[in-house]
Amino acid sequence: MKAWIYDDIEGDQREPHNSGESVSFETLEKLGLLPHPNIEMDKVEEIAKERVYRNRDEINVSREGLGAVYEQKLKGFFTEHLHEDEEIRYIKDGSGYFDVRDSTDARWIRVAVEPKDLIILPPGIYHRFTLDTGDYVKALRLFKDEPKWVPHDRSAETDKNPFRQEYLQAVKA
Ligand code: KMT
Ligand code: NI
Repeated sequence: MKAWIYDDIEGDQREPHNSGESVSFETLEKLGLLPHPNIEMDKVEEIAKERVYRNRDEINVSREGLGAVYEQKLKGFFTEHLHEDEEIRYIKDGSGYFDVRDSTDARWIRVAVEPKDLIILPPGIYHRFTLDTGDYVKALRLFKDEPKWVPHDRSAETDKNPFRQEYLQAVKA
């Protein structure tokens, strides 16, 4: 797992878009992310138990894995959104990028994930996901309750969402 400021230059979203400015884990933690780079499955189970993640499934994000909904899904993943639950992903194979808004809301932080990385995004954080040029990731998705986790695409409405408001309060503190 590595993170950097996204360069915001037009072009293929799957390219690294690395501005050259790296971002520390400490900064990620201040944004409410719980990055767990390079951990084994037994540690994932420990965290799942501690944090009471009751449900899980596996997603294969690739042309083969998603079939007819591939284009549509990838477009959805890369549309800036938030959730009212945590987004928890343990990378089993392949790689990709989670982009999260920095504290100024002006820039994207790109978090590169690879096998054995666990990433937990807090409710209310604006984010998006893209495959990298490898075009493949297999991830374990963990859920607190039902896998009902809905993306709310960013709008004036989501800016007022209580989970968004709560998130902003928490990171300010
Ligand atoms: C999501 O919600 O953005 C995803 O599940 C993307 C693939 S998991 C690395
Ligand atoms: Ni999401």
